[in-house]
Amino acid sequence: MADFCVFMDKLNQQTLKVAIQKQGRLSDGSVDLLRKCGIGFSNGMGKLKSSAANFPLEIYFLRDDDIPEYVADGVADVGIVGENVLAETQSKLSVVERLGFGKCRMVLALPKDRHYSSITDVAGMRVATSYPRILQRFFDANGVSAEIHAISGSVEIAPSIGLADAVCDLVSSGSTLFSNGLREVETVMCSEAVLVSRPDLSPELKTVFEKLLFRIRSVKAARQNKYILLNAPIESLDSITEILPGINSPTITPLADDGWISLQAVIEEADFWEKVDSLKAAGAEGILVLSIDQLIR
Ligand code: PRT
Ligand code: ZN
Repeated sequence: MADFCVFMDKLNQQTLKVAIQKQGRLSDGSVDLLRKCGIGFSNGMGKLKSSAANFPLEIYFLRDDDIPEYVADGVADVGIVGENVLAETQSKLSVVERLGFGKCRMVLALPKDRHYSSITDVAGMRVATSYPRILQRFFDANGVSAEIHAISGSVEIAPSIGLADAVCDLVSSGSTLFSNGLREVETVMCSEAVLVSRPDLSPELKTVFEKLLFRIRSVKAARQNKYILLNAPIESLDSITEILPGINSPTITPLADDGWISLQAVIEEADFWEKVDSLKAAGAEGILVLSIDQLIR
């Protein structure tokens, strides 16, 4: 009977279709996020679609530029895509969650020996980019009139081959601009991978999506925190608990050594090193730091 109920539950549960980038800078991060959510699936080469073994999810592997449209059209229910792609495709989809990977900036860059003092210097220039709409909006917002050349790739070589005076492209480390003799002069937008959803999910699919979102938020929270264990003399307890408020107050256990205690807490990664320095100064020893897989609040 129990088996029959599990079978009926599964039958009633609808499958949520998620679109992720097939191959590129967001694909590893997207696959890793879903796996960390405990979702098992295969993503072998050439696969266009995969069904999760243990969650009502079907994963579609697509080109990043197509994801907003597939989600808007209802081919997929939700998607993981760069904010830059959403902005360029002028998608009306709303961002449900920022995912913290695929971070980059879209910048305006000039040959490094070209004079630049303000955005008005770009007036009349030819600017090569794969993001003409975002760039046009940026120029409009700044009251600049320039000639935009839309090209689909290798934007960074456009000035050296005489195709453009400037470029507008994504950067992460900045090494591509540097090795092409370009210098960043303005930030046009900041971007990261985001989770988008179509607005009209059925109540059944909404329930599945909320389960997925809960897991994603737990993985994100885990990434932003560390688990810390340390030993300290009992006299340091007050100063150490002040440094270690964590999510809850720290767990404190006595050690076999008289006068010593062990403390455990979850701390935020952002100010992690400052905290470690303060803990050492307060007498902490044998500090052990562990990554967290999921943090359920
Ligand atoms: O085939 P498909 O259309 O799916 O992929 P794609 O080639 O269009 O996109 P892809 O994989 O290059 O990028 C996917 C998404 O990753 C982008 O839309 C951004 O949201 C994000 N992302 C993050 C980046 C970068 N960082 C990035 N550095 N996308 C591109 N770049 C490129 C940039 O265009 C430049 O050529 O990397 C180069 C510069 O890198 P640095 O490290 O030298 O500054
Ligand atoms: Zn693309």
